[in-house]
Amino acid sequence: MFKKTLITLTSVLSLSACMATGPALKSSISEGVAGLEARLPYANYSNYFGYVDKSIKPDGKYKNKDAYYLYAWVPAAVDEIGVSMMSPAVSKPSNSDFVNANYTKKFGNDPKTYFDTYIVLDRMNIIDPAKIKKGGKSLQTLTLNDDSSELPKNPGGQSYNSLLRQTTDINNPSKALVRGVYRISFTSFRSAVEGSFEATVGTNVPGVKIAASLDELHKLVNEG
Ligand SMILES: [Ca+2]
Repeated sequence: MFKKTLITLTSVLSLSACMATGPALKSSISEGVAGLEARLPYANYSNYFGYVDKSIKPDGKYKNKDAYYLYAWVPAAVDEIGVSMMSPAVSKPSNSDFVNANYTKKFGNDPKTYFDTYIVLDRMNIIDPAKIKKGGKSLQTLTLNDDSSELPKNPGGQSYNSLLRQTTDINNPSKALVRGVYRISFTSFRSAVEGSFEATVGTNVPGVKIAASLDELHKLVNEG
């Protein structure tokens, strides 16, 4: 009897340990196992590695702060989009990850500089993959986040990294997460935007692509 209890406990522990691994960005859906509530991962993740310094020009302003953009192509309607950004970058880019040329050039010499991330998710009016490079505009801001305690702390021990989730609302056309281009703006309200970062997009569909410009995104989607 004691032995059986021990085996059950061990398997519960290994299951919860297993659920705690993988990307720190999890979905809004959680599941209870033996009284432990854990968020489930997204079915698909896409990662982007970047490095910001004076050679990278801001793309716009967010509340009077210099803002930089990432564009994500979502190839089908989704239930939910999750986005996280951590600075400095801590993972090693894999072959399927999107890597900015400035990251490749600078990160090796400076893996330590980081900033306090702040992210804003907008839906754009680009739904035709053949027209991505023609550009477009933001239709609306869906959601934003400054600091999330769900992510690893920064090297200063602060929970200043960012994580957001947006779920679809098919009854509200402005909140329906349709196929198309989504913009992730990032900035910082406590520091300069300087150093490396890794951004992750989680959804339930494969084939999400991320780039720092619409031209680049167009190539990834139509030629990549
Ligand atoms: Ca922050």
